[in-house]
Amino acid sequence: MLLKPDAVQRGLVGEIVRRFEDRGLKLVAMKMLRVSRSLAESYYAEHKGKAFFEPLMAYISSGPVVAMVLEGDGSVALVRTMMGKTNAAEAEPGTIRGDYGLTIGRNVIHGSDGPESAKREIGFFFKPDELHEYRRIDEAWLRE
Ligand code: IDP
Ligand code: MG
Repeated sequence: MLLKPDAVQRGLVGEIVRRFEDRGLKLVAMKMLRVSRSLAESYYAEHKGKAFFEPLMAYISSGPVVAMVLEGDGSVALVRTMMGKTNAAEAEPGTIRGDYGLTIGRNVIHGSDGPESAKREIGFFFKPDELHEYRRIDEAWLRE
């Protein structure tokens, strides 16, 4: 997942990371970086040609982002649920977009929409040796 430039600018990084950590997802990689135009185009290639593509390119490269990889049972779907709807205006309170976002064009966070896209997107930001394997001390208490 990616904390978009508005999350960084608005000081929401810690708050959002805390939600995932509290839920029991394991942080296995994390990096702050500026997304270049070419990286943005590849990352969001599926949206090329849509009306919001250019504004999306400008948004995502407008400032530093924080990229991270979270691991855990059903993590891809769980992160999507915790993020809330794409349009923050319609996102449920209690979700990240529903608590911190107001519009679709500044919706705070990106999360992969499936295991395949997760794999692809991780590759844009991390080398294999930047993904950390370790046990969290509470792992035995997160499932039966
Ligand atoms: P997702 O981020 O929930 O997966 P997508 O449909 O994949 O949603 O869109 C990617 C990103 O493009 C959104 O998170 C949002 O930043 C931006 N976006 C999508 N639709 C619109 C729109 O109609 N107006 C402005 N930005 C949009
Ligand atoms: Mg998407």
